[in-house]
Amino acid sequence: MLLEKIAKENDIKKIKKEDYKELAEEIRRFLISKISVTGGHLGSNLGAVELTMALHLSLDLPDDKIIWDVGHQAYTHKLLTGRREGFETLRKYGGMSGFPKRKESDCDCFDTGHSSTSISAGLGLVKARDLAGEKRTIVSVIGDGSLTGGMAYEALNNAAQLKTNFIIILNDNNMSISENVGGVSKYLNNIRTATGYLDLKEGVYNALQNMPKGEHIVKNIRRAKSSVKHLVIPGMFFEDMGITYLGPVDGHNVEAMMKVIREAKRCKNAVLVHVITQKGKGFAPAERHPARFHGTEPFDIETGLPSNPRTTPNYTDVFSTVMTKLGARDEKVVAITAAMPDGTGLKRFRNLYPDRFFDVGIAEQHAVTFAAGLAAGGMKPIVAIYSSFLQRAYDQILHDVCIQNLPVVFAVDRAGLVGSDGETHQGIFDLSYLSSIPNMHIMAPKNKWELSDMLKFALMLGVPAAVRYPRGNAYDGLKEFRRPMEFGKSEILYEEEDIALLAVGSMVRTAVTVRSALKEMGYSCSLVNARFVKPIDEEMVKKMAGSHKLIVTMEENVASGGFGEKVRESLDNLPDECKGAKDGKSVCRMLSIAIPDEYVEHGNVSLLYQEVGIDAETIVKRVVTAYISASVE
Ligand SMILES: Cc1ncc(C[n+]2csc(CCOP(=O)(O)OP(=O)(O)O)c2C)c(N)n1
Repeated sequence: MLLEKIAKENDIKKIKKEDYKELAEEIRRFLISKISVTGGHLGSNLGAVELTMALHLSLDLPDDKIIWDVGHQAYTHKLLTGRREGFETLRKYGGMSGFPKRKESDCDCFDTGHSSTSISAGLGLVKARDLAGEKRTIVSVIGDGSLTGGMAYEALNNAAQLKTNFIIILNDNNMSISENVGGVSKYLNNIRTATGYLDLKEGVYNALQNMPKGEHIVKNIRRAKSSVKHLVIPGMFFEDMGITYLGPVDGHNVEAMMKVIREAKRCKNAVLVHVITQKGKGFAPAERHPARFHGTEPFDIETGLPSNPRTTPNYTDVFSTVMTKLGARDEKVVAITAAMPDGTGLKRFRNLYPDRFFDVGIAEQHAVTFAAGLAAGGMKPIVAIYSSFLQRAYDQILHDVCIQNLPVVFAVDRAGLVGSDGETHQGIFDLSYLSSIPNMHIMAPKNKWELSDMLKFALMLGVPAAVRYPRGNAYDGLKEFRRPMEFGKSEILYEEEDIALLAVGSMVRTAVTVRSALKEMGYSCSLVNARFVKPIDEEMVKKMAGSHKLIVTMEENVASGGFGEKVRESLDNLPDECKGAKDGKSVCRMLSIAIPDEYVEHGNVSLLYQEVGIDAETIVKRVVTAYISASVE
């Protein structure tokens, strides 16, 4: 096996040219067999095998640096840098991350996870190199989907001034997670279809065939480009900015790419190498269904079908159904996604109401301000964005939506711990960052019916409102409690004495288990579904404080700025006489169950709950301890 000869970085250079094809095939077989068991980002990785090989053959790691945009396509890079064993534990708790991690290897020079950051980070590394008088090569690898993100253009604008070498590889597979969208995608498509591949061996383009010998190919390409500007030679968008464009080159031809990279290394400015790849290459089901195999659960290699097909609907499915109903009911309802029509469940809305559906590309900031514009124009926009990606649009939510109090509804999916994607993707900050913004209203449903009710309610409110819901199966318990929504009001599910559990969204389900355990231990225990995190239900807090010894807040969000802090503030504002338990002796205490002030790594969600101390068992122990100390005081 050729792969066995590669135990660490640069070992790939021992492989003979004639074996490159075989090595690529081995890598593909390896990735398919491992990811079929662990799940992970298959399609993007299969597409980037030869590109990664060419980079590793052309560079000297870890001295030279590769920054992988998003980082989901870096599996071959991991494989070629001594992490073959890590694939047994890919994305598992304590195991190898699915993204580049500086703490994992010297060959990972920059952590990624969110898109469109690689050119900025690469440019920073270039400047640091130049200031230190060093000589290394810095390469940022960005996909055509990630090139729809605004940050990439801010970085290109900045990189255009560069007078030293910086290589940007555009890995163009014509796909984001779903079909890529927009003008840039169209521009790249035109290049792809209008020209043959750059093949330096054959003499680049016809226009270059008779160039005088001895001159650099790049110089010749540039001369040819200015003579036939904008007509046949591609890449003028980049060239006109001052960034040398090389390509397009076949991203499955290792040697062709090595030649172009060699030329790119000679440039004394920023150079963009346009590489054409096929997502899912070499695995028929992934070639046929690139969106499904972008990120996949474990699957059967023979059929490509999921090993454990999902049988119960998740919250995204519920959202998807509600959206089709809202769309039918009101023609002013419009839906916006930032490159995630599948992940957010908006595909059905798109199919039914294509004119009222907008996929804006990986552009969360634009998505939010665009929604604000739609709202200012009289529409009723619903923006569906994952909690961690919405972090990007903080200022747009504040500056463009909330200051003007515009009726934009945010469907904040993947709120809470998401699991195997790890630190960059955990949705554990939204309650904090959203609730710091005046005019924002925040709700979280206890179960699937309440998600539906809250979305309708949010739309009806006519103000900025967010409904946050987690990844995974939609809870279908507590169906006997389906009371109408009331503005700023929580819902008391069980009312007793001693301990009051005040739970937000996903934590209501955990609170049901915690309550049963506490009751078995002889405690009497109330349970409140908070429903609103902003505004919080101050009257309910007052009521609970007046009749319980201990209030326990429970949320799947960081403690800082979260629900617990708000309840504590509300309690602090109450006069002492309102905080007495029924025995008239003790003052009500509070315990906050939330995620501590740290990043939560990848792994199975139930393990992560234990790790951060928000699983039912840990909560029961903490509640009992807090109750005992409250009683002793
Ligand atoms: C800010 C942000 N929004 C959304 C995502 C989700 N996401 C991960 S990969 C991806 C598509 C990237 O497409 P491309 O750069 O072309 O890479 P490919 O997967 O096609 O290789 C998206 C939308 C993200 N990682 N970051």
